[in-house]
Amino acid sequence: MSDSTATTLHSAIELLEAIEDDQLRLHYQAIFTVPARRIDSFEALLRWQHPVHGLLLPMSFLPADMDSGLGWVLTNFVLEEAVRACANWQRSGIRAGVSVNVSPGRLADEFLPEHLAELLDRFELDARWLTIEMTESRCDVDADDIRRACVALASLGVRLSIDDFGTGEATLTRLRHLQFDQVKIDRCFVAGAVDDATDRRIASFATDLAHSLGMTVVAEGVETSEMLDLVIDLGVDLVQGFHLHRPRELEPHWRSRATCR
Ligand code: G
Ligand code: MN
Repeated sequence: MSDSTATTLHSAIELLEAIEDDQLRLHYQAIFTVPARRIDSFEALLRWQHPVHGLLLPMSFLPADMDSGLGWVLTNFVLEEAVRACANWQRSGIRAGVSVNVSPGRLADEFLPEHLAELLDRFELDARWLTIEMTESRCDVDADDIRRACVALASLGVRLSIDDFGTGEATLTRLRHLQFDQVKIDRCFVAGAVDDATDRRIASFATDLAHSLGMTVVAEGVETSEMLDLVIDLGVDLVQGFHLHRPRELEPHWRSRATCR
């Protein structure tokens, strides 16, 4: 792990120690069905409860290169915690899935399916509750490698989602050959759609296109009731954003059985 792969604010050593000291936590943000507003799943979001600086968001501590050794260690941590948590929800009768963000480089890793299969088996979680979100904005991985990963994860039964949809350079190319189950329309279009006719048309087009390809559509970054009404009008299937639920720690306090799919 070279120095350049570690964040400038916190060293790799500090982060590895934070894992040991139980300072890295997962917060969860609910993703709701519309119009019923039932909880479909929770997106797992990494947070650092730093003893001096307080609660830190990933942008202040994640390595710029998530395909560095440290990036992979952190992704493994999130995957394990999220699968463990979701298995606990199922045991408590909470029928909610979990989404984990994975870099395109990690998605293309030929050993990822094996790793996921081992986690699902260890925690006795049915694969259909796990969604892997691949961010589109910095996807510079070979399309063939992503395609192989899609096939392998689909055969495991894990769902695949394109995060930040619309912000990547090859958005439509991505849809040509890849078998994703879900797209998450980037929050810039959701926010823009309120006042900007172009953003609204792009969000509407993305929704219809994804539906015609058999994919589920999530509108992310829903911050106001106006945005919520708008994306419901566009016909999205799922919504996520501060207006509905802010990311927070769910365990060990969360024991509600209400309104899940
Ligand atoms: O790229 P991705 O969709 O994985 O980003 C998740 C991040 O977005 C989380 O850190 C979360 O806190 C943030 N987030 C979630 N909902 C909202 C929202 O409604 N508005 C904004 N600005 N950020 C959000
Ligand atoms: Mn995401």
